[in-house]
Amino acid sequence: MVELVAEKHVQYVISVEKKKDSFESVVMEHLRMNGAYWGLTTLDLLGKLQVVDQDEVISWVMQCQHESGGFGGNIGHDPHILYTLSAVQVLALFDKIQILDVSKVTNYVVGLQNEDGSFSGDMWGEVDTRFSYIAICCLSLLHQLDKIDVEKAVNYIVRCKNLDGGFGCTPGGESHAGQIFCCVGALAITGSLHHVDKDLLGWWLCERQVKSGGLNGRPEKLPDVCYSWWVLSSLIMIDRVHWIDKEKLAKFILDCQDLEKGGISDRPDDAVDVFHTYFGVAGLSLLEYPGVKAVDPAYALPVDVVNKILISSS
Ligand code: GRG
Ligand code: ZN
Repeated sequence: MVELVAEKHVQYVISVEKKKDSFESVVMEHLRMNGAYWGLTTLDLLGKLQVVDQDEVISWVMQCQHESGGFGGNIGHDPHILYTLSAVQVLALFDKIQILDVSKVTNYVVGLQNEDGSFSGDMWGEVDTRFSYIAICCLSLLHQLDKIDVEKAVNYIVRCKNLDGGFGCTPGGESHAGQIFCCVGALAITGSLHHVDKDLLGWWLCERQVKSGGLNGRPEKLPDVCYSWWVLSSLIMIDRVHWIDKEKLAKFILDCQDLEKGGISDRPDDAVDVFHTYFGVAGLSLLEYPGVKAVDPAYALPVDVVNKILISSS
């Protein structure tokens, strides 16, 4: 089996950050905050976060904050809950959550909860269980979960549960592994996993493994490295990870590496990107691959980072 070329991945992540006018950077311009979270968490999981200029990153993150309290994908961009969680996660990596005006960020997130308990992504109102997860994860990291109606938020997520045991983006929406991660993660953080039929959902999730060892996101779809995160983290949260072949999955992820230039792609021989590099490394972390730090399956941050935040009281 090929090994993890960790040092090459570190170089790849750093090079993407530096080449601000490369194709990938241009495409990524509007969601640079998400890219920063994927890249920096990859570096931390590989024990190399210290190679980046922490002051420069933090100053850029803070310049992306809008007067509403939410964060944009880049300086001058509109705020969205997606970038707000990434900003909080990046600050968490550097143990700098305390520089935030916590009540400002909290008010922004609280303002996005709807009457039925769901969350909108921004002022334009799109509703999705991704945003429920993000709101809950973000407020939990800020120790502010009590500022939303958690019971209503949980009830809305439960309404998005399907007969196959999975979850969709809105009530009646088809089960999708990405959405399942969000719903199971939100239920895990709020201590509400009793709403999940673990055997039924575990069965649906472990059926995502295909012959090559990779995981897909829905029946009949192609495998993709990022589902190593969405599916595996969900299986771990419901205690059913032993229902897949972990060896074969690790091999699939490792086969998606660019062994020369670094980076991981969605499937073997495709072009690499930071998103799949992060979810590949995070997937290997969940598989307890040697040399990769442990990642928390619900918060999607290194376990040491989460522990530090959750045991601090304010
Ligand atoms: C902190 C990890 C973390 C996440 C924040 C944004 C978010 C919360 C979660 C996104 C969950 C999600 C919906 C992931 C799926 C992403 C994806 C690969 C979508 C592609 O879906 P399809 O159906 O492609 O177009 P397939 O793989 O089915 O062919
Ligand atoms: Zn993918």
